[in-house]
Amino acid sequence: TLGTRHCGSTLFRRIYLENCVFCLIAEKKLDSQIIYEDDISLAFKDINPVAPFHVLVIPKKHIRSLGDVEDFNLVSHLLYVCNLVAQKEGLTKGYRVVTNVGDDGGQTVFHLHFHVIGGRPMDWPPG
Ligand code: IU
Repeated sequence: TLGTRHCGSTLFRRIYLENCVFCLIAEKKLDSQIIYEDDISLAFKDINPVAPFHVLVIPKKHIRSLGDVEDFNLVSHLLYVCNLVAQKEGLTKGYRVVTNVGDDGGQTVFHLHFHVIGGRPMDWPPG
C-alpha cells in the first residue's frame, strides 16, 4: 500500500484520478446516459435519481468540489449547462440545482458536480 508520504506524489495523483468514477465517466471508460457534452463539461443521468429528472453536470477536468475551484468562469459555464439541460428537458415549472461540498455537505463523490433535479415540487429545507 502507499504510505502517506506518497499522497502528494504524481504516482498517487495518477492512481487516484484513474479511480475517480466521474473521471471515468468523462473519459467514456464507464457507461452513463449522457444528455449534453462540450469540450469542458458533461451532463449525464444520475444512477440513483431522487426525482423524475435528475442529471449531474460535471467538469471534465478533475476538481474535488466547489471548495477547490480556482477558475470561477468554469462554474459559470457549468451553471449555464445546468439551465440548458433543464430547458432542453422542458422543466418549465422549475427545477433545483445543488452542489454538496465535503462531508457536512453530504458529498459522496469527490469530483465537482451540480445536481439538476426536477419533475416534482421540491421540499425545503433539505435534510
Ligand atoms: P453527492 O452530492 O456527492 O452525494 O452526489 C453523488 C451522486 O452521484 C449521487 O446522486 C449518486 O447517485 C451519483 N452517482 C452516479 O450517478 N453514478 C455513479 O456511478 C456514482 C454515483 I458512484
